[in-house]
Amino acid sequence: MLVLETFGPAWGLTDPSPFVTKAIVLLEMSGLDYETRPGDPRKAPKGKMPVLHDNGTIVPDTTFIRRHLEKAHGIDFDRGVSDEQKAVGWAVEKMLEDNLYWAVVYERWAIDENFDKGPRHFFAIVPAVVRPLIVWMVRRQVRRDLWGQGIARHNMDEIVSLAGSSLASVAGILGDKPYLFGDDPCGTDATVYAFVSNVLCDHFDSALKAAAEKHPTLEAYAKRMEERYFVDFIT
Ligand SMILES: N[C@@H](CCC(=O)N[C@@H](CS)C(=O)NCC(=O)O)C(=O)O
Repeated sequence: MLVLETFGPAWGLTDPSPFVTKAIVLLEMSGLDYETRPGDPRKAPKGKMPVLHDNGTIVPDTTFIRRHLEKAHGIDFDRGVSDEQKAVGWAVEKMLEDNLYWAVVYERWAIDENFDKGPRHFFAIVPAVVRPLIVWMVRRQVRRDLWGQGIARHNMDEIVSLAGSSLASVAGILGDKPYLFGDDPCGTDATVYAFVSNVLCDHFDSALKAAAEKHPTLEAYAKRMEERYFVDFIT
């Protein structure tokens, strides 16, 4: 049995982590039996979630989770996808994972109102007496990550302008097709859905969400993916 370590649903999302959401969609696409269970990034092999367990094999990182499902279970996430589309798919995934992602983290962790509505609640399980210190330490680390990656060196208008270009690129490639490359979803759709749904999350007062809403095709796309893979979750 495949077991995926996740954070668990929050803020109306399947998971507050786009990476966990991506892995869940890949597992749904695979048709394999799997379960989710709460995990802890501090105990994960690479210090990040999600982590897949497959009969004793432990696979951290969504790209390697996908490759494991392909290799160990013979899943082809890219049936009917051309070499050119595969190349575009890889570029789109890394644009979202290594660029747009940090704008999402910035909005949730660096803006006080969003932090109070969202990530602060992750710490409810920490004993009250040490909670303020732990929140401060973890938030300081996230701020350092945001600075190190570079996104925090921009002002909010610049961050939204960069994220807006990524969202416009996705909308441009999607065009009026139901899925990224045509009538059927492929592996990259797992990533695209994960990030689009996280950006569209209406739990936060979000300039990124406003940027995504400039492209009605993205909202329709997220709904289509939800209806296909998360009908139990959304009903
Ligand atoms: N490259 C990784 C990225 C995973 C990732 O960044 N996960 C975040 C949650 S969205 C995490 O676990 N962060 C915890 C930490 O950095 O301490 C993947 O594709 O799985």
